[in-house]
Amino acid sequence: DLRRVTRALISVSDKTGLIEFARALSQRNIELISTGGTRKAIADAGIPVRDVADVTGFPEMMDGRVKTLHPKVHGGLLAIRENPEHEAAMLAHGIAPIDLLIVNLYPFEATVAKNASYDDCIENIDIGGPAMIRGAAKNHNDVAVVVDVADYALVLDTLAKQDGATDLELRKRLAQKAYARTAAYDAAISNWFAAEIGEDTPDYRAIGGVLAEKMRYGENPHQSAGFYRTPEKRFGVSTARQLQGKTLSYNNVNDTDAAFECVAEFDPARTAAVAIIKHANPCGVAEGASLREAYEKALRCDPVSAFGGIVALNRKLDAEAAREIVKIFTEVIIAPEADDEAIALIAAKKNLRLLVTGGLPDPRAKSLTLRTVSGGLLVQGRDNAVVDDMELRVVTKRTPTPGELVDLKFAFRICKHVKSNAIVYVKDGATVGIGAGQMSRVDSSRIAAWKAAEAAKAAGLSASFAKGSVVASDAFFPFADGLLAAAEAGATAVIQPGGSMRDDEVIKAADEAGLAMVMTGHRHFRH
Ligand code: 93A
Repeated sequence: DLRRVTRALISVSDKTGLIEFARALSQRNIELISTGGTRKAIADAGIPVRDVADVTGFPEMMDGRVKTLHPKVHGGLLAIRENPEHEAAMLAHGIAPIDLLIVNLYPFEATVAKNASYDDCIENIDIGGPAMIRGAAKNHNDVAVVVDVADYALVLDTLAKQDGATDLELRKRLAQKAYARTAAYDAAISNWFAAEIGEDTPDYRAIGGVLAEKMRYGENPHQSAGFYRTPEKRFGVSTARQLQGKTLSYNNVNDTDAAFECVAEFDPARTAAVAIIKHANPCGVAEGASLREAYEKALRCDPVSAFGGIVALNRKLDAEAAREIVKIFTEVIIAPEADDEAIALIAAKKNLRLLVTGGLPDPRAKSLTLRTVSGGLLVQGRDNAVVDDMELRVVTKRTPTPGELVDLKFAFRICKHVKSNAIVYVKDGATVGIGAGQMSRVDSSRIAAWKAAEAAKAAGLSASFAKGSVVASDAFFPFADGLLAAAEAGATAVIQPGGSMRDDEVIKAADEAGLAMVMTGHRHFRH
C-alpha cells in the first residue's frame, strides 16, 4: 500500500513552514505545482515550482475565485491509479496524477473573528480548496492530503523512512482529518450566516467547534475528553484567561461553567454576588455590599461542601475577598476581572486556579444546550428565563412582605441552577439550605431543611437557618407534603411555578400554615 510521491500540489493561505516543507519535497525530486501567492513564495525562495495555470491552461480568474477548479487538477487528484479506464481518461485528456495535496483554506474563521465586512467574509469562503481536499481524501487509496501545518513534519518523516512513499494508514488518517476540517469550515460559514440573518441559535447540524484542548481524562480517569470552542460568543470558561494553577480538568470546566452562569444572574451594577459550586450544584450563593460579605454569607450555607469547590464572582475580584477565599481549599476562582493585589494574594496558593473572563455571560441570551443519547443528540434552547421578567401571581391569603419578595426572587433565581428536584431556602440575600438532585420533591425539601439546620449548628446557632426563611421549588409541588415540610422547617413564604392538578390543595395547605405563596408560571428543571 505504499504510494511513491512524484507530484505535489501546494495551495496554502497560511504560509507557515511552507518554504522548508517545499524545499524538502523538492529535494526528493517531487514536482511542485502551486497557486498564485503560494507559487510566488516558493519561487522567491529559489525552489522550482510550476504554476497551476500552466497545468490547467487557464489563468486564475475572477479575483482568484477560479484557479484550481479544473479537470486537470481534479482528474489528477481523483483518478484511481490502477484502473484502466481512469488511466485511459488521463492519457486522452493529458491529466497527470497528483500524489500529494497540501492545502490550507482561506482564513474564513479569522476574517469573521476580526469583524470584517460582509463582502470580506464572503470572499474568504474557500471553494476550490475544500473541493480539492475532499477529492484527495476520497482518493486516499492513492493520494495523501495535508490540511494542517502541524503534519508537515510527519509527512517528511514518512517519506524519508519509506523511500519517498506514503502508506495507506497515514493516508487514511490524513483523510479523516481532512473531512473534519472541511466539516468545521462549513459549520463556521453556516454559523456566520445564522448570525447575519439574525438567527439566534446555530443550526444543530452545524454546531462546529474547534478543539481548544485535549484533556487528560473525562468525568472519570478511564474516559477520554476534550474541550471544544464553539462559535458562540458568550463570556465564560471559553473566554477565560487562566492566571495561575494547574490545567483545568473536565469536571473543573463543567463546574466552573455552572458557577459562573449562576453568579451571572446577579447584575453587578446592583449588587456583589458569589456562588460556590460543587458537582455542578450550588452549595452557597449570596449577594452583599461587597464581594467579601457575599462570600462569607455564601460560605455559611454549607461550609463542609464548599471545601474543594469552585468560587464564582460577578465583579472584579478584590484583595479583601481574595483574602477570605484563600482561607479554605478551593479548586477554582472565576471572575470577570481581578485586581493586582488580589492576584498577588492568590499567587501564594500555587494550586488554586484563577480565571478571568473579561465579562459575564448574559443570562437572557438565547443559545442551545446539547446532550447525547444512545445514537442521537438532544438539542434544546437554553433556559434563559429570568425571574425578574416573570409575572408573579400571589395565590395565598397572605401577600409576601417586600423583604420576603426580594428573597423569594433570589431563591427562584438559584433554583434554575440547582439539579432537579431543587428546593432552595433563602434568608437575607443568601441561600441557607439547598436540596438538589433528589428523585422526589419531598426528599429534596427534607434535605434542604436538614442542611439549613446543620449549617446553623455549625455556625453555633440553636435555631435552624430555615427559621424565618423563604423557599423556592423548581417545579410545582405535586402534593402538599413538600410544602408542609418547608413550613415545618420555618419557611414563611414560597415561590414555585404552579400548574399542578392539586394546586388548590397546595394553596389551601399554604393558607392553613400561614404561608405566603407566589406562582411564577415558569419551571426551572435542570438535569
Ligand atoms: O477562490 S477559491 O475558492 N478558488 C479556487 O479555485 C481555489 N483553489 C485554491 N480558492 C482556491 N484556493 C485557495 O487559495 C486555497 O485553498 C488556498 O487557501 C489559497 C491559496 O492561494 P494563494 O496560493 O494564491 O495564496
